[in-house]
Amino acid sequence: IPQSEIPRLSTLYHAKRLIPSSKPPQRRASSTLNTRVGLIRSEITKLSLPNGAIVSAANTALLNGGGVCGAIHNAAGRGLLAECLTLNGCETGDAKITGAYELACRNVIHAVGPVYSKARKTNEHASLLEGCYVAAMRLAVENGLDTIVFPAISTGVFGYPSYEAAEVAICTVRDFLEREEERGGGGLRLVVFCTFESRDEIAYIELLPNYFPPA
Ligand code: AR6
Repeated sequence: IPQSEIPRLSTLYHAKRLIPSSKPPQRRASSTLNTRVGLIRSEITKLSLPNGAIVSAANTALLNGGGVCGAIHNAAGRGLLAECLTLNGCETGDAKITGAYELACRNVIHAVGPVYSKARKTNEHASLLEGCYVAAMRLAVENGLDTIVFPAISTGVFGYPSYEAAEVAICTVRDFLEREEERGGGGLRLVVFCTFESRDEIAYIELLPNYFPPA
């Protein structure tokens, strides 16, 4: 799937495929921000991003695993795991960057979200999840990338409830892009939420208009 075919929020609102909820918006409307955010339901490895990265929902050892991380390793080929093994792992709430090997993007960013467990307080989960989104976006900017595509980190094997995780993801991206804009722009041209299961898609469709209202 070429990057140009990833639907932006501005287009989705225009085509009435994203309907704002009755909730009062949490943030001001901004047409520029709405063109910098995309939403797609896809197998993440199918996206073609000449100057972009896909994000893997990784584990702290940066080993191959199940879920989206397994799909990325399988599609990228063995070079990806070999490079991961040189990185000395990654802490929960942080991210690391590698090449993309056989994938049609420039880099893979490996982000480690929290395991959702009763032993941790909700706000600790949220700040760890926020941390890995921010770390991934910073890495993309530092490496001169213009596009980053996120799966719904932590919502699979790690058990983070979909709706809560979507809210953290969307709010974190909104704050990051807004801060970039306040500093005079540059940075990321496009941040995409790539869902895979319908429950995540539903959560994003419901929550996005709250943080990125139609302009
Ligand atoms: N493309 C896009 N999204 C996908 C794909 C795909 N090909 N496959 C799954 N998802 P998970 P986690 C969605 O379990 O919860 C691994 O073993 C999936 O529907 O991949 O952060 C790692 O090695 C879900 O919404 O990641 C870690 O040990 C989302 O990706 C652990 O799992 C995340 O689910 C990480 O668990």
